[in-house]
Amino acid sequence: MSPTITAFAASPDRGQGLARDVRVRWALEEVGQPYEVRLLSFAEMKEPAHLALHPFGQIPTYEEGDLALFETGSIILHIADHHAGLLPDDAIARARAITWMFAAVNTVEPPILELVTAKLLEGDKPWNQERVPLVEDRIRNRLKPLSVRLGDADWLDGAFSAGNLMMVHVLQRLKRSGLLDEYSNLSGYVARAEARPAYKQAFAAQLAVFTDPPPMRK
Ligand code: GTB
Repeated sequence: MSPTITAFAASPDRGQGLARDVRVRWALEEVGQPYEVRLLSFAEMKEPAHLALHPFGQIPTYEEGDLALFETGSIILHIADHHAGLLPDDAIARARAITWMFAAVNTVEPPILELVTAKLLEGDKPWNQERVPLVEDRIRNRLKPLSVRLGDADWLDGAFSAGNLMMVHVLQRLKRSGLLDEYSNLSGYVARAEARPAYKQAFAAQLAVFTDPPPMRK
């Protein structure tokens, strides 16, 4: 049975790949697992049926038989645990790859989300012009060591992994800010990941929600 994920019926980015269902679509494409998508309006995300799956009323979720998951980290770890291709077989290499998943969402993503908040929601505050450069420096404090660690390797810690997938999706959020371009190996890293057939397939699938929308549900 194919798993079913949830995604925005109308993502605010109009399919530019920033919503987090892309991470899950991408992981499923990497391992060659077909999947179904249930598109939700913002109102449907806060209704009891969806809240039973996701206590915070967000997307994405993942349903497979009796299993229902939320949180992209948990979903992608589950996919990687049950299919070959996203985590190495060697126990130590596997633990390292999982560590990068946590580093992506726990250490690199938080200041990036702060910048998104500062720019999208706090632009009219009198302190915004002072806050944005401070947050940008906090992001640099993450990007610089990440850039040093990546060096001239293609991927963090060996082959492409779930850790790299998470890190790349987190970094993509920075593209418009110009911060990523300050670290040429990191922008190359993101471009390399975006050239993967599985990423292209996942991106196209979420973009198609806008370019080829399914009929409205009655
Ligand atoms: N920690 C959770 C996870 O990793 O699964 C975070 C899930 C999450 O933030 N979901 C967002 C959501 O459902 C969508 S991805 N938000 C609606 C709500 O909270 O009510 C975040 C997101 C949304 C939109 C854009 N965009 O359009 O640019 C980018 C990212």
